[in-house]
Amino acid sequence: MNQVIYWPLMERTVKPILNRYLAGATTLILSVVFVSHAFANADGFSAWIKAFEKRAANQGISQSTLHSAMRSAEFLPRVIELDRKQPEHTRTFNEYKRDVVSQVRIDEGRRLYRHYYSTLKEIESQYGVPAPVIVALWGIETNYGKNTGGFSVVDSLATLAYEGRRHEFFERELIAALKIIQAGHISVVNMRGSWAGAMGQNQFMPTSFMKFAVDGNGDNRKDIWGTKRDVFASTANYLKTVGWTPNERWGRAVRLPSGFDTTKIGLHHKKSINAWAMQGVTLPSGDPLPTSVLQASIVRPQDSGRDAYLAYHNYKSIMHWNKSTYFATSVGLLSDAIAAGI
Ligand SMILES: [Ca+2]
Repeated sequence: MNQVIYWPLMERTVKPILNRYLAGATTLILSVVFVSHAFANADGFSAWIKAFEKRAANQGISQSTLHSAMRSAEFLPRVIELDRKQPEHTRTFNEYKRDVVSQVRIDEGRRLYRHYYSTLKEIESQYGVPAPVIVALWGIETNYGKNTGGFSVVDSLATLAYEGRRHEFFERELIAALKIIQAGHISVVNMRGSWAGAMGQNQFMPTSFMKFAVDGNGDNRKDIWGTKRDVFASTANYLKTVGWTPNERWGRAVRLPSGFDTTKIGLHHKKSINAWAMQGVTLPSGDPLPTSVLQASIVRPQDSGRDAYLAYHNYKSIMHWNKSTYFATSVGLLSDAIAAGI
């Protein structure tokens, strides 16, 4: 759903190539190579579109959809640039958390929770997903709909499908995007998203949209760009579909005892909360954990120290959305902070 997913791939593929170039060539030669490569890409793009249209037609995309979506499709060099960009440095969990779960974001989440209270509560009871979790995902994905990405999804996905590095993945997403347009959920022009094709206020990739988006307000359109009720219901439906258990928390902050066996950390090690308590795990205050037979794992996004988290079953549903412990823990913490203020 966000850029975090693509970085590890880049570490494996782009870096060795760069290192090889840098070993034998000057920076000048390197930039000439990249500039000419970019021109070659733009040249081949329209030929690629023609071939793609045949494949799309075979998958049920109509000529009129292809005409409106693909005839004006543009190759976006900026998307390639962003796809190849190396992260400046790896942020620690505490740095990430400071940005993502800031006091400003908590306050805004509480305000919006109150503003959309009746809608959120109806969706909570329909799907069994707590309203603060729905609001937290909205806040972290797009700062509550304020930062949804200004790229044309069709142009971005066509550029990435053509460019080749992960062309099968992005072509699949492009076909799904065309199916969404064909079904009338959104126009080509209004289908905006991130450079990598994550769309609307909850940043669904097109294939996720096909699986999880729902029409919350009953107008026959699944509008995750402009209709709040559709955004909230689609988020809740995603979590419910991947196994969210109603009336259970995501997890909680804990403190590990000194000398804790760190091989026990990780989502694949599960024990009851009572069993973790027996091993000396406490609340951050040092108070005992609540008595419970609920199964939980220990996660420690920051790699060292005694601050950690107990991750319950629902933590995995958030990880399904974005496979990052930074992300999942922050969604949980933001939802708790929003809930604590209302
Ligand atoms: Ca709708």
